[in-house]
Amino acid sequence: MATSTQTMSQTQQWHDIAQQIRVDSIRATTEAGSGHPTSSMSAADLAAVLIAGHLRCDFSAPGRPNNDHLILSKGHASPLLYAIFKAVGAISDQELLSLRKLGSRLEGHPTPALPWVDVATGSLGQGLPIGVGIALAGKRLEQASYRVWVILGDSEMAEGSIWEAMGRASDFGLDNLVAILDVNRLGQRGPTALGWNTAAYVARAQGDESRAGRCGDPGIGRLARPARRGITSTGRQGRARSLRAAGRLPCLAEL
Ligand SMILES: Cc1ncc(C[n+]2csc(CCOP(=O)(O)OP(=O)(O)O)c2C)c(N)n1
Ligand SMILES: [Mg+2]
Repeated sequence: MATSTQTMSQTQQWHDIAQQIRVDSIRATTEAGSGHPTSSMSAADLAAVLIAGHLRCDFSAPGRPNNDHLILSKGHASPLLYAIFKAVGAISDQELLSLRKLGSRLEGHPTPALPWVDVATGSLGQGLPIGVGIALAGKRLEQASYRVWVILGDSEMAEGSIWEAMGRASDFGLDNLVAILDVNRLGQRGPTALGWNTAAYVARAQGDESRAGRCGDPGIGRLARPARRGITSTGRQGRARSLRAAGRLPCLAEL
């Protein structure tokens, strides 16, 4: 069992990573003069918990068969993904600041020009269906141990393809697929239909027989507990809010 000192230092580590992700999201988009810093910042806490404790990926060997897959379904938040890549040492600070420049691998939306990106995202509603395909291949064809993590936006949940994918994940028993919903209450032009009603998202996912949960309290420590169960999401300005999952998920501790 972790001591309170260990717990404090882990919380501090999550906090530091999340802050760096927020700072790098601002720096990159400021340098580019365009992009989506706020969409990136709202998911910083969940990204920090994910990369510090759950994502199993050797970024120096992107072709390694058992590497976890990370799909940023809300691809407009590409600075978040690039800040993650910088945090894990996959790209340099100099490359981070090349966001949206001609010839840069860091395009406005992620593309497989980067070896850790499986698929181009940005057209909302595509990430989870693709994640289902990758998870299915991992389970049925490759018999690989990798997990597939998909970060979704809350406005993106209005896309029917997400719910079709949720149903298929459940049908196929994809316990290697985790959908993380970043609930920041906002879409492109204003509030989402469900706002902060994270219980409604959970109920709908459970209706698809997905294992789902939320972290309804601001604070990164509260985010980590559901993350261990394989489910999470965050709130506005990068505060932890709730998180959730697709497929019949086991506890991450069981993986
Ligand atoms: C299929 C599709 N329709 C519309 C858009 C335009 N669009 C870009 S971002 C966005 C809002 C996304 O909101 P949300 O999913 O909540 O992500 P957030 O920025 O809040 O993290 C929209 C509608 C798109 N990228 N794809
Ligand atoms: Mg949103």
